[in-house]
Amino acid sequence: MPDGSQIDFDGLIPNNVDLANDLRVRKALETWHPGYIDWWKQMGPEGFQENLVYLRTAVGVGSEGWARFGFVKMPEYRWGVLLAPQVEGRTIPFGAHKGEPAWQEVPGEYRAMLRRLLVIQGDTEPASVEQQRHLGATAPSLYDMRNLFQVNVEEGRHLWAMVYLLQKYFGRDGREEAEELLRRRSGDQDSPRMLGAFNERTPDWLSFFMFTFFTDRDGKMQLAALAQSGFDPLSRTCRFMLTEEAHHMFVGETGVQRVIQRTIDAMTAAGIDDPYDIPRVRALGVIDLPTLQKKANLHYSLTLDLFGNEISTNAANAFNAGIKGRYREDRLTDDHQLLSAQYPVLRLRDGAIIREDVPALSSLNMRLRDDFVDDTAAGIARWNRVLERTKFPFRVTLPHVAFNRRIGEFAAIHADPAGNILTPEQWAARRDEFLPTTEDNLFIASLMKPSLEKGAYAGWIAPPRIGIDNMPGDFEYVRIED
Ligand code: BYC
Ligand code: FE
Ligand code: FE
Repeated sequence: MPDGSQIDFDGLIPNNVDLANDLRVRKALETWHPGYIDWWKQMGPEGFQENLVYLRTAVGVGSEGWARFGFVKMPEYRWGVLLAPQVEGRTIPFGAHKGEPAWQEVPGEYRAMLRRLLVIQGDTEPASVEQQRHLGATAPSLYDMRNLFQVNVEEGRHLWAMVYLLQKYFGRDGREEAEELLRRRSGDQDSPRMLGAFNERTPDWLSFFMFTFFTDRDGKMQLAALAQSGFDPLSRTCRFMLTEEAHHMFVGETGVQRVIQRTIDAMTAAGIDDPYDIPRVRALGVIDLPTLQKKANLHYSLTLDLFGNEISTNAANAFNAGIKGRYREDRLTDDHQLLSAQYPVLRLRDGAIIREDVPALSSLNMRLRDDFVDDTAAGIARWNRVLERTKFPFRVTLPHVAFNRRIGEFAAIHADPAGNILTPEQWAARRDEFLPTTEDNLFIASLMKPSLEKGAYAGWIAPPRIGIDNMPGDFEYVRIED
């Protein structure tokens, strides 16, 4: 089935890449499989591994009807290898090879570059599962617990996606990298995950929602850029991954929105007009909006770091090579080669933040980051619509890109969320206005009590408007008692 429209569920590994007739890769994946299951049991969701969870599983890769919902135990989830269907006659959309037929094999000269990108992409997927592994124990509802586990199994499948590409196209090197992906651990001193944000903690459910809102959106942007790749198997893989990513951002966006809703409902009922009256708001057992803003500041700035440096020859090389494109490259109308184009980038010059035109090729990380910022701002506007319907003057805002950075030029300075440069002393004095404090985190932690009755929700979050798969409000998304 070379067109890949059918999924073969007969073997150990569901797939639409004809593994049944690809003995070498099938053997490599089947050899890797037990290690993956061990990793899942050790580092995947803590507890609930024997419970039945109402999960969606892909049953097709076309645009319609690819998901089927049903109860499964997580370790028995049918992870597999799924690529979007091959597009007949596809050509390389950008870079030096623009217009040539898309590659079905790895071009030798780009082997190292491609391998590095696959490994970095693959590393983030299990990392996020590790970061979220303790959250099941404090789920605010069965609905939310199910969403967490859905995200977790799909990030697991995203790891499978990268491992397939490594094993199929990189032989022995690929098999070694696939083992390493199971060996590194988020936050580990000696063998951490590769990118900064994936070694941070996700200690509570508000962090989880912020992570899926901001950081999974980096996933969306990076996958969209890789979906343009001239290396066709990568493009097809990412196109299918993107269909799953949408749900992760839905979980984050609606999660935070429900937190905002619950807070303003509680304030309204208690007759509190001032969103900054933090002690009175917290006494209601809900998360005050200024603390929610601080959490957003943190996760946004951590996620901006994932776009890399302002000026990057890695990014220029990957574009020239036809390996990693721009967001929606296929809808852009320039020459798709950018040899003489310029792009405006915010930079640090003599201690000041200025906008400067630089060669478009070397600023591709910033271009993708700008697309991310726009996409994020649209989501924030939807949160604010909830607030606009009330009398409260509070609005969630995005901090300046220079705020709280570890990667890139602004790592060298301190800035407030408005983008004013601060001295180290000013930063130390004011940091707690901008970022969650220990006390804020302890308060949020104090709310994290499980709510596992059918149809019940913890007091700090509003119920969702509609259930998953249109299920009724009291649906038992995770079977707690059998
Ligand atoms: N932390 O030339 P530069 C997702 C390194 S999320 C640590 O600017 P480049 C998901 C960089 O590696 C999407 N190190 O780098 C979300 C380089 O080191 P080397 C993940 C960093 O390559 C939620 C050096 O600094 N996918 O899917 O232009 C849940 C120079 O930097 C960081 C991808 O990222 C950092 N933050 O850009 C689950 C796509 N940033 O190699 C999943 C693949 C930079 O010189 N990756 N460095 O030693 C890429 O496209 C690029 O590697 C990056 C970096 C955009 C990450
Ligand atoms: Fe992912
Ligand atoms: Fe994701």
